[in-house]
Formats: sequence, structure tokens, C-alpha cells
Amino acid sequence: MSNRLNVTPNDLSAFWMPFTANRQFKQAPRMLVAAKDMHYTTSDGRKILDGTAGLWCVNAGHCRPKITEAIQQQAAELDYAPAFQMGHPIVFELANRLVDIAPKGMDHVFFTNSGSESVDTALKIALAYQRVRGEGSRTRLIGRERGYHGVNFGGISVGGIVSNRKMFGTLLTGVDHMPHTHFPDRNAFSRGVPEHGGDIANELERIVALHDASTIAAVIVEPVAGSTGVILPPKGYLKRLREICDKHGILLIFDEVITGFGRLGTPFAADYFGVTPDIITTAKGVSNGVIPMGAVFVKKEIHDAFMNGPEHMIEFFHGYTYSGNPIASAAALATLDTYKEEGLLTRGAELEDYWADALHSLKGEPHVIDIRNIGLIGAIELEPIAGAPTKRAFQAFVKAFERGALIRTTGDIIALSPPLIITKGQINELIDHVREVLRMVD
Ligand code: PXG
Repeated sequence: MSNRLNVTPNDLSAFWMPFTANRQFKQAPRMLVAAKDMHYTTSDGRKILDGTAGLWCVNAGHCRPKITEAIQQQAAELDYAPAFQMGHPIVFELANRLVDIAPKGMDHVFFTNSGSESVDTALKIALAYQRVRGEGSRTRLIGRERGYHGVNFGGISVGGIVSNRKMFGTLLTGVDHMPHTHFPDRNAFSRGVPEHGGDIANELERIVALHDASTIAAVIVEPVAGSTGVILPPKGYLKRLREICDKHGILLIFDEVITGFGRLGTPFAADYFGVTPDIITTAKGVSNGVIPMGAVFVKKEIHDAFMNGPEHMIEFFHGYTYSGNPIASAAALATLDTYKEEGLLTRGAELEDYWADALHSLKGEPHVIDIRNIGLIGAIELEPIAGAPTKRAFQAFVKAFERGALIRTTGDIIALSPPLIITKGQINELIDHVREVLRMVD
């Protein structure tokens, strides 16, 4: 184990931390120095049960031997290979392996290094595809209120979380947003997919009528929205979006950065809902979060539409220095092996009922106004403290960490998304921590 284990840095000021209350954190830092399977170890030597798979990414659990070894070996053998006009075998093998588990028809993969890059890549593929097929007037992109599609300019333009957008100017032009699908008045304490509100998908027809289909390239949604506080698609919603997109020649993009790779108990959310989009964005679980990687899955027709023109010409002017990086590719292959050997891409289905029962046992605890679940995702929504939104949930987060559990909060919502290796005993332990914490907070 690293000799850094017990060293606490004494100057925290240089690192400007992402999505963090920097001044508050630096007064009382929460430092993780090691991890194994379901647990982190803190700098003061405490074990923390990981209720969030890191940030929704460590689906196979921490420091899994196969993945660690693959990275070590690859780093010693071929560290980096240019990604443009050159190749290395392992990334081709990875693309094939990914296509094997992807929904039928998603036959091609474009590699990126994060969810944000996957989203911007997908939006660019959609725009360019409409152009290469002779529909160049289709330049509009449609997102959704409360959507999260990463932090790059394309992603925040189609995204719908106001604090992620308001500081950054006019963003992309020609973007519109569908309404979100959160109806707590009708759907509170639903188990799984909520019953009410699926017809809100018809708002897409209104947007099409406003702009005309001939101006719209693509619609992007998270099949299950995570970052905004776990919002589920009501019954029939995604199927209806698919129908409307088909009717109007609009591409449908599923942002599966958190739902991809087993989170719902199926390899992808597209499998869970029986709705196949035209493009799927992924990251996180593709490499178990261990090394940055993202993968955009594309239908054959879309890919093939680019394979025209002179053969010496680059077909798509897009890519990253690290697209399909050898070490990330090795990590992803070992991740897929681990998922397969341990049945992790479908383990969520076996645990879904147990998980739902455990979560919903929190009904009636102080401050709880809604509980939502799907696959191995759970959300507990708290009544905000009057005049101090987010404070109660943040208190819960800090107290849970002190007690030995990592949970995630957004607004006044606690979101849970443990590694897919979690045991029933650990589910009980996690939920008991949350129960105790709810009884402690203001
Ligand atoms: N799309 C979706 C649907 C995401 O959830 C991204 C894109 C961006 O991925 P990158 O790799 O660029 O961060 C995400 C990321 C949380 C949380 O606690 C969620 C994400 C990231 C960090 C925290 O909900 N999702």
C-alpha cells in the first residue's frame, strides 16, 4: 500500500476542486487514500462503505485485480499510440467487445475520455450526419429541463440545470428543451417506473410544430436522469419519444453515462426500457471509472452515411489525442471481463426488489417526502429546511461520511448507486446508515 496513506497535505489551496464548496472543504477535508471492493479508506484510517460507486462509475467495485493488472501490464508494454491515422490492436478488440454487448444495431464505437466528451461527440455526429445525408437544414438540438449532459458547451446547451448554464453566456444557439418528467404530486413513493405523466412526451410534438421538423437534428435525454436527483421516465414516455422522433426523421440520443454498464440490471437502459435510440453516449462504467474513457455507440446507418467520398479523405473531423488510449482500452477490456465473469451487467436485476424494499423502508423517517428506485439506483428526497435549501441533505452527507458511508446529495435529494457487487447485508448496512442520519439532521 502507498506510503502516502497517512500523509495529510498541509496546503490545500493550489488545487481548485471541481463541483466543490472549496472553502468549506478545505476547512474540514474528507480525504480518501485507498479503496478495495465496496470500501474506501480515509486518511484517518476509517473504512467507508461506498454507496455511490465513486461518482456512479466504479460498477465492479474498487481495485479489482484483473483491471489493476491489465493497466500495469499495458503501461509497461505500449503506453501511448497516436490515435489519428494510426492504430493499436487492443482498441479494435475493445470496440468489438463493446458492440457485442450493445443493443442490436449499435455497430460502431467512437472513443472519448469522459461523459462530457461523449455528449459533445454525439451531438456533432448527429449534426454532421444530417448534413451528409442531405438534410443540412436540421441544425437544432433538443434537450430537456433538468437534464445533465456534462459540462462542455454542447452538453450544457442541451442540459437543463440552471446553475450549470447561467454563468456561461449564450451557449449553443438553436437549442430547445422539453419539460422534465418529475411529478412528485402524482408519483411520490413509486416503486420503479412511475405510473403517471408519460404523455408529457407529446410536448416534443409541440416543439416540432413550433420549429418544423426540417430544422431539428436530434433529441437527447438521459433515460434515467441522475445528477439532477434521479428522475425516472414515466410509463410509456421513452417509447413515445422514439415514435415522435421516427415520425419526423429526428435522431434520438440516449445519454447512458450513468445507466450504461449494468446500473439498471441490464447492460444498457435501452435494454431495460426496450427502446433503441440512434446513438448512445457512455463513459464511467466502461472502464470502471479507473482510467478516463468514454464510448459513443452509433447505429450502422449513421456510421455508413459518412463512409462516402474519396477514400483518402478523413470522413469525420473529430477526435481526441487520447481517443482509445492503450491503457484505458486495456482497463476497459479487463472491466468487461470482470463484468462477464461475475454477471455484473445483470446483477442489478437480481437485487432490484431487495434494494427497493430496503429503500422504501425509509418511508416515514423524518423529512422524507419521496423515495424513488430503479435497478440499483435509489433516491430519497428530503423536505428542504425553510430558507436554506440543500442544507439538510448536505448535513446528511457529512454525517453519513462520519458514520462510515459515502452517499451523494444533489439539492435536497440523497442519491444512491452502489457498486454492482454490493451484498444484501451491505444494502442493509447502507440503508441503516441513511436511516440513522435522517434521525440526526436538523
Ligand atoms: N452525462 C450524464 C448523464 C452524466 O451523468 C456526464 C454526462 C458527464 O460525464 P463526465 O465524465 O464528463 O463527468 C454525466 C456525469 C452525480 C454526478 O453525483 C454525476 C455525474 C458526474 C459527477 C457527479 O450525480 N455525471
